[in-house]
Amino acid sequence: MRTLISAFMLLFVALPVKAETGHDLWLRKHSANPVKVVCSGNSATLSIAMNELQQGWQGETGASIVLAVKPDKSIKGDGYKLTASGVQANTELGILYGVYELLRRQQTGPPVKEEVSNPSYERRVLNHWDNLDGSVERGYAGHSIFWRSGEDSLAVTEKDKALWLEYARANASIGINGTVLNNVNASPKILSGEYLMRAKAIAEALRPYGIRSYLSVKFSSPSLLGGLKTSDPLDPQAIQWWETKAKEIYRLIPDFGGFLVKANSEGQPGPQDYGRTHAQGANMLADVLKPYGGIVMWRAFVYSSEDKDRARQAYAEFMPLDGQFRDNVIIQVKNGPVDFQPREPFSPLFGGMKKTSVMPELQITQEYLGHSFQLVFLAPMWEETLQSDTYQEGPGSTVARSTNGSLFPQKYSAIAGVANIGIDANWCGHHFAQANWYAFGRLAWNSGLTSDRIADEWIRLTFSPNSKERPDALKTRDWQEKFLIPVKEMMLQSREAAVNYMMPLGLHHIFAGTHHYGPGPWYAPKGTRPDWTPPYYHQADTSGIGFDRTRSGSNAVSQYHEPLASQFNDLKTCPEIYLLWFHHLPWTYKMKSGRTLWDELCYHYEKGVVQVRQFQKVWDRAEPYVDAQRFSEVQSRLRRHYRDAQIWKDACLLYFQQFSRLPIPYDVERPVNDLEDLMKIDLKWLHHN
Ligand code: GCV
Repeated sequence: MRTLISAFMLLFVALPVKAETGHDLWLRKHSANPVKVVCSGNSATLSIAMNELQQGWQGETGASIVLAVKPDKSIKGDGYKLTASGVQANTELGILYGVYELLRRQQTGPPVKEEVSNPSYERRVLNHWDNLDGSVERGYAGHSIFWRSGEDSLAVTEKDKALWLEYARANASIGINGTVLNNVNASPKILSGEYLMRAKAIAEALRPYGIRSYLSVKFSSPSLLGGLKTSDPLDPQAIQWWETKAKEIYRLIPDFGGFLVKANSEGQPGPQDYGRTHAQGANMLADVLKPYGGIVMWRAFVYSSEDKDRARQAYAEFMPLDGQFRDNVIIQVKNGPVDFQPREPFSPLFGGMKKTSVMPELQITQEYLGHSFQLVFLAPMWEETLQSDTYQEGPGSTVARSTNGSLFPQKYSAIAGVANIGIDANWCGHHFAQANWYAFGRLAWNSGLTSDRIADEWIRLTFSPNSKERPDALKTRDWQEKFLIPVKEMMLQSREAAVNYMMPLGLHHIFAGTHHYGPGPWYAPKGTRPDWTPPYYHQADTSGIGFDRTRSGSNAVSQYHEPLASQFNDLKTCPEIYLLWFHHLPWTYKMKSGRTLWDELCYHYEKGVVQVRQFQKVWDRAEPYVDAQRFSEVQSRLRRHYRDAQIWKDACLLYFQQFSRLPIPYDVERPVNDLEDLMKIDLKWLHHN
């Protein structure tokens, strides 16, 4: 008997798995069982829901499912109720979301009980940093899926439409209900008639899936596109220009969501150019959109080279405006006070403003976390932010609660994620980067989900063997033990590993040049703005390392509510993960482990590299369970991931050692690169990539 079982297991492992490009994401096709679907209505969205059930039903053969759009007080917005007989919702979109959840459960395990699921945030929006010429700012997965250059750039082809439908379906399946079609560094051309026509075509493809379209706009569009003398938000002609434009947009796209605005930030124009405040600029646009139900997502990503601490500036500029914004303005705030670093404390603007709606902006594209070359699962980072306690209304005032309307009434609640999507066959460049798109949608729907649960679902949906090829596979402990568990563990460790080999203990923004991939703690070419150079952030010298943001330093700590302000300020209570974010400390400072700060840094860098080395083994062992294409593509990226982690470690340790003048502990592996060589390649990193 035992021989028989072993022979069977061998057969299971040896069967070739059909190659996959990754294009199907977490929605891979499975042969469906017959199901009878009864639906209370008839619409494009409901047809999609019925079709999804019929194409993907994994439950009992011949089961009968009822989809009922029927009011229920316990269901909010586009939420849904799963029952033994089917799905109930207040809206058609709620039915669609319920159907996707039902199908997901059939594939991932947790049995369906009678339960209600309501979205944490009302607007769950992707931000595409896609330029109209098809390039994508900080995009690492090929060109834009919306825009392109060349003669046919504005022609809407069948291929375009098919891709937009696939995109819409993927988003709807995880609850995303909005998308900003163009870069926040916006071209005024997006508001021209011809580009609006293309936006209309995109919006039409997305609409049945419940995805509203939004546009990023350039604040000076009235002058740049409309030829007006000024774009002053109080100028009647400028206002009228926006009003006419809004009318034109809503005629083309009746469910248009609204504008996203990057104003007076990194060279973008804004109301301050005309002596007006952010509130005056945002309110003008909000008033223009109000009659149509549109909203303005106004970004708080502002900083100037004059202030001595960039981390303080958004709060300093926006807090005095609290209460001055219209109720259809939401201030969009990056998760940390600087800029999507591998680890930052949460932005103090969460929990700061009480009379203004605030929404978190997360970055799905891995600008500062290894682009699409490195396997970094971002859910743990977002979970860390969303569950951080702001103490806005006493303990338990998490970032999630301070932004989703549960602490203060907000007319709109929203969350944004900067997309990592391009025209690469697998959409995201790295197969595992798909998990970050997935995680954003799942957390936007339910900000209480754990990273573990999200990773578990994603792995099962993305890699579980096709049931036809391996009918036994999901049931086998073998697949779970040898694939699911180790791969999940690798994903869950991967963000901390990146922090370890890039910027442990609160270090931040020590990247080379402008590409934000490789290390460059030395990078400070003459004439560059100090706040665009790493030495501004690490402040390393022979006396120590770290940015002093305590009360005797820049006093950024005071922007947090108590007890956090004192906790961060005091060395005894400041969490070590944020140590060098808030403190400048001598190299010989004694850490909780008993080691010196210098030794501790060395061990962190070492640990990160060792972790990635381990990821390679995890993946190689997983080979029998993955198709050859995805296996080898991930394997090759992990090789590079390891090489680059090693470069990070060597560059940072050898550079900082010039100041610490201390030896690298002998049980830490020796650097294998010379600092001089690494410094020479810093500007060439992009080509090197
Ligand atoms: C879209 C960072 C990025 C920029 C980005 C900016 C922003 O600075 O490097 O590419 O611009 O953030 O969020 O506006």
